[in-house]
Amino acid sequence: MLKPATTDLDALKVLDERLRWLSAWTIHHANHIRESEDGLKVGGHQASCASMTAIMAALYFHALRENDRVAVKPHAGPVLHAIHYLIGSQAREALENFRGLGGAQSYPSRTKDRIPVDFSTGSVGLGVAITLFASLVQDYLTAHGWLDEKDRGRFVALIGDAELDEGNIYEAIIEGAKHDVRNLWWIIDYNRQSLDATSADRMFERFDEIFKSCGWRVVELRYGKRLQAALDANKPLKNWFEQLSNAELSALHYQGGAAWRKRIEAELGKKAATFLKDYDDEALAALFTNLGGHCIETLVEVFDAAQDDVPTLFIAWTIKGFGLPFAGHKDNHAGLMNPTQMAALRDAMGVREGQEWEPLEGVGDNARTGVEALIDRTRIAREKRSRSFGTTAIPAIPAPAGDEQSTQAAFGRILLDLSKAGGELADRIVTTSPDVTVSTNLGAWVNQRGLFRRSDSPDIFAQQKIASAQKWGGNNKGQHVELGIAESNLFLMLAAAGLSGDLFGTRLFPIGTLYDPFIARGLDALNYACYQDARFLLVATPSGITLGPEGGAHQSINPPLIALGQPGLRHYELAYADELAAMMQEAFRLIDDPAGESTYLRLSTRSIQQVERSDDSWRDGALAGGYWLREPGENSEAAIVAMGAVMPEALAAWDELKTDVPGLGLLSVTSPDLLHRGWTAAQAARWKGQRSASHVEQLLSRLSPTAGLVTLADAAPASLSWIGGVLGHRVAPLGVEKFGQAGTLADLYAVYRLDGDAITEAVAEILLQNG
Ligand SMILES: Cc1ncc(C[n+]2csc(CCOP(=O)(O)OP(=O)(O)O)c2C)c(N)n1
Ligand SMILES: [Mg+2]
Repeated sequence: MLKPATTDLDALKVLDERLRWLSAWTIHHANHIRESEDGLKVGGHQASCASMTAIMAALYFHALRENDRVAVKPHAGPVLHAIHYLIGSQAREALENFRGLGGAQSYPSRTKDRIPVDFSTGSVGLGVAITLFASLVQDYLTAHGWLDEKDRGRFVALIGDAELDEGNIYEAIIEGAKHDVRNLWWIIDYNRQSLDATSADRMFERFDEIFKSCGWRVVELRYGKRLQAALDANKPLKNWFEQLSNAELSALHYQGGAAWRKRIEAELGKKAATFLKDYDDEALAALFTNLGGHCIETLVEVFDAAQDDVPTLFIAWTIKGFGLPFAGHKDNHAGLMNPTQMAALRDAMGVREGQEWEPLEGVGDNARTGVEALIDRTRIAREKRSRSFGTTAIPAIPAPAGDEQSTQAAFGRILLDLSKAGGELADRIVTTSPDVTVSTNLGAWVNQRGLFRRSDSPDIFAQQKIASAQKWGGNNKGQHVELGIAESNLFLMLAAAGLSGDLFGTRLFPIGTLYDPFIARGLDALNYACYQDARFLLVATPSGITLGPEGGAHQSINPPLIALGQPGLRHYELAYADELAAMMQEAFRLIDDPAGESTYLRLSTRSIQQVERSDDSWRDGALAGGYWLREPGENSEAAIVAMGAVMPEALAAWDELKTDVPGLGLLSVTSPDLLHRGWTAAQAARWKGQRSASHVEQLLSRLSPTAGLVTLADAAPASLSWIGGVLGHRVAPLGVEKFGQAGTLADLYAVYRLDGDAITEAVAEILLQNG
């Protein structure tokens, strides 16, 4: 165990003040000094920053070790930038351009900020929970021999107290308890205010019980040293203070010393008379704001005391807007100091006018050496790491054999074959699933590669010789992380594992499986993973009304539309096993490519006749988003445009209509997402004077300009109907627009109009319109 460094406490106090000043000034500058071109309020959160400058000073300039990683509460972003400004890794121009294009981001961003941001934050609760999954990934890497003991660290989340209302935090700590998670510090900025108001009192007494029952140590930092001593010396005063509600406390902090005196005189009378004599109003206000989260001595003490790996929740009492004129006011969340208030703060902090950006402005000669020493020490520990890519060879992935297959079964076969063949890619794959491992066809892979557990967990059924197709023994070499049914956790796990190259310098190839409709349950966490450029393969299976007897509660309709609007995630929806093999190979390549992205495969349990291929010419088109499965005739007047599991219906209809409709083509779309992106990118390029035609434009240019398209998808029809807009073709869109229900495929395809009759009628309609 490393001994905590001894730190100059006075220097830390100076740094606390510097952070409070610089964060407030950065926001002030953006709102009141920088020219406003559009009249929009720029915004920023001076109160949320002031609330935790002492916590962040003690953390960054004292407690953090080189390998520790931090998720900073979104609204304290300017404090993080101020820290990096002090240590020299943030530029003044970026701060001057806070919330402007190319400037310091409003909320810490891994990909857009120039400073090292360990975890992006913004959607409250998610930044907290990802630290837990990152810690699990760290244990996974160490167990597999990819991360030395000396390179391990702690995962710290700086949390707003209102964030604790987000349910995903509790889903995460329950999962963490199952995996015996460790090396976590979660520090709550307990300022007892949310965005709207002061927070509810009653719940807070419960949080420590919740965390303790999940194996956490809870450390409360209620009082600073001075306030603790004063209250210990006067029991009635202490009892009085402790029964104040959050709202009352905040109001008193806002009103200041005279209000404290009046209340104490009125409610404690003689019992506090001697106490009150020792303080003037200003000193009284200062005393009562000496809460644990603002007291450097207290913070250093508790951080130093927590040197083991037990997950620890620190509840640090603070005041929102500490040291600012609106401290404690319930409406201060987005409050901004006006220029007069800012000037008063500047004078109070000893900052000369015109020197507002000077990093150590106002720091006296006596303190300067100590402050500079702390800054130097911190600089070394907070360097930005380069991202690591392109280290793993991706082998060619052959298609599983078989005339009839479902894409879901083929997925399981491909993973099994990869596992049997062995090699670096197979060893670096980590699979994870929220209690649908077996039903999404990961079973054979898990049988081969085992469950990941830090300590051995025997498969009791196997030991008792009870027949089962699933071997569920776990050990620290296992490669499947089994999660409980919480899709948000799945995406946070994929986010953390998908950042392993960035966080730990060693890449994993994470594959997550779930049921397609339940993507929606974890959607914000999925978006969060993509926002941070985490790399993974998401396999959603089964999907659509093709799920037949499972019924409407399990049949998905809109995920292709979700994918169409989700940056950083490539959607492939395919019909055949050979396409799947090509797309998995591509997905692995994209994980390890600096310019890559994550991939979402929408698979089906429907077993279908595979197509005969005469060559590989389909492959490039399939990877680019679509190819002619049946070539159109020259200047054809009609085409069927189909996607995924309904391809047999499309092929059958094509067969039936090809004589009556000469030149009829069948376009297999494998990624509406890629086609759409290519279309808009080509348009943008043309406006820049580059000659460019996108894949979808090239495909459709084979048709007559007056041709009609029948689009067909086991999904919302808008997933494909937009294609008519590319070259101005008329469209008859077929797809699912109402909730599904149980039934045979034939029944459902007839009711929802995905069958041959529907396609024939639609083709007839577009041809009639032409006539
Ligand atoms: C998921 C999500 N919902 C809503 C918001 C808007 N929002 C931003 S901060 C906040 C609450 C702030 O309170 P707290 O977490 O206590 O932070 P602090 O008091 O330190 O500012 C809310 C509701 C958000 N950022 N994310
Ligand atoms: Mg708060």
